[in-house]
Amino acid sequence: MKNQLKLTAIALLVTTTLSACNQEQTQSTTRVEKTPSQTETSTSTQLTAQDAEAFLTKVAEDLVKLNLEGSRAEWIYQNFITDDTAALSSAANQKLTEAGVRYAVEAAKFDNVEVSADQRRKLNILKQSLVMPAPQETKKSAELAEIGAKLGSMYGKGTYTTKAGETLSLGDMTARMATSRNYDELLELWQGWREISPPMKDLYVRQTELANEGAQSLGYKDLGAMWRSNYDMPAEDFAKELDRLWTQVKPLYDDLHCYVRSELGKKYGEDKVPQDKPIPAHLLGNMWAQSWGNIYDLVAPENADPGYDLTQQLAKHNYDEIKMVKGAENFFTSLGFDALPETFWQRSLFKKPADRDVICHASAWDIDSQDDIRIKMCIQKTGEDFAVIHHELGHNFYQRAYKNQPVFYQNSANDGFHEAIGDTIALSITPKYLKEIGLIDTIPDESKDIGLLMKMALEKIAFIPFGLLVDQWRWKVFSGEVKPEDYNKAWWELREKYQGVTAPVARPNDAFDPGAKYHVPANTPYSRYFLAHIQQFEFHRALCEIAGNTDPIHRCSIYNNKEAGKALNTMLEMGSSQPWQQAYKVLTGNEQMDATAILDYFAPLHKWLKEKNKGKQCGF
Ligand code: X8Z
Ligand code: ZN
Repeated sequence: MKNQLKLTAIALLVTTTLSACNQEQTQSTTRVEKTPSQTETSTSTQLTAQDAEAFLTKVAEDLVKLNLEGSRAEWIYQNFITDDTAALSSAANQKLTEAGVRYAVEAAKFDNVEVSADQRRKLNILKQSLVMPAPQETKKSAELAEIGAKLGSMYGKGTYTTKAGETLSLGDMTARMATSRNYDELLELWQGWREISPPMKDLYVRQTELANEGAQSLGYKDLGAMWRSNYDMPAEDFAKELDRLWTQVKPLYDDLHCYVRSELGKKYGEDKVPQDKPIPAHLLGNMWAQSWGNIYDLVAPENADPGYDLTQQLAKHNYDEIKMVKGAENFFTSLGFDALPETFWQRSLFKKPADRDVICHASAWDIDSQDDIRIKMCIQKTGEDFAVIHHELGHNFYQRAYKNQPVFYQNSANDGFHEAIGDTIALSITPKYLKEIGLIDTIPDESKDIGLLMKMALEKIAFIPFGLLVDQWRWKVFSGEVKPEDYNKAWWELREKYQGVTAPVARPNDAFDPGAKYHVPANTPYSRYFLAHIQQFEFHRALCEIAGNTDPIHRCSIYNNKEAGKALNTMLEMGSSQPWQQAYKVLTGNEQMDATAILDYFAPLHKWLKEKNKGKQCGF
């Protein structure tokens, strides 16, 4: 997507506009004319807290308008991709970016002025919120906005025509990769989708140059440093924080990897899956090998399979797209949240249209920072997408919870929080809950829990190194440590290093494989998903405690528990009004993220994996 203004971390740019998932930012800048306040501030020698107040008041007014306009243009573009809508979206993004840059420059003038803590926080938010800052030159800001629109369109329109002559969308390919167990078919799909991205490479190189120039003009070393500065801690500490959390989780990931590789070796042959090398990336049930739940059947523990498949149960109970969304909404209302507004149902996109190009990647939108919330998603009727719907509604319920905050604070506490809320709720989709809503008939015996934990680990633990490496790659690209000629090589080095997965075939010289992952052409920062995977287990544990749960944590569902809902809402309604550590504390009691909750959740599985891996040569 393109950008949205987002000035703030997520969506905010100006706040809020954009969809939480999409957040984009503003892009560039154009020669930004001075605003009255700018003129005023630059001519006065002594700025005061009163000037800051006047500036913030004016920005808040403007932001509301700009965001609304930007969101509408972006919504239309993403729901109807044509050259015209791309041009309109690009123009709106340019405007937003320029405004964002202007606000950042103005806000910096108060750096040495004594202001209240609240004013300082708002000013800092204005200084950091752009995801793609533009250089302060109209031509360049226009170019940056156009590149953003082009990259988005290239991804959104991407298809692959198979050797057999069938033209497939990413959704079609995703569905086939989830279920096919044919090595060659999987390889063709995997390679085929990556044909969309070589034409993105030059654009990406130029975009990086422009956005770096924009970030530098705002005082950051490069764009990566700007992205890392959004976490209420020094930017350098944030990178260390990610490493610390990854170090906590890595032993569990390594054992999961070892077990899965050995089962894949049995299925496809050890010539195809060598037991001392990274796993070929096309065999894990997902186009990017980022979550592996779809190959559960290949690795299911003997005698511990819980015996139901959510995709099949949804079909059996005639769940269509709307019924799936209603089901997810019902979870939130069971916690005490208000039902979604009528406009949500009228305006959202739930099914891939047959007759036009849309950005299918799931996203949640808050068009007017009030009640016009929507999702846009080409829903597939699978258990996997049932979880994604909860993810998206988590964004929407968060947006609505913080709507009464000043526009600067209409955002999540940090961007990981936005991504964690719906996932937290989805952790409560337990067998007991599914029985309660009539989707399964019997609750599997506790002796089958290793199967349930395995399925969940394939989704959550498998994801974590992927969640880390996407931005590791971008940070190196943005800092110039990795040069354009090495973009693809660096990508695969990180994939091998962190995930232990490898390209199944040598990649062509012009390959630009990062571009085949939505968030790269869309410029959506990715560390947020890594954080969310750690946070959601801490939130789940805290909510289960509040709900008085006495079951093992993986069997806990907070469905119907108003106390838990109230506690969750208390954190959500804070928005980003305080450092995220304060919001974290409100729910979890801690001011620091910690992987202990996720490790405890999977402890029985980890024990089981270690047993299974005895005598195996693990590592990659
Ligand atoms: O992009 C998403 C959401 C929208 S914010 C569907 N996710 C990441 C991805 O698909 O790569 C959720 C998990 C990771
Ligand atoms: Zn999301």
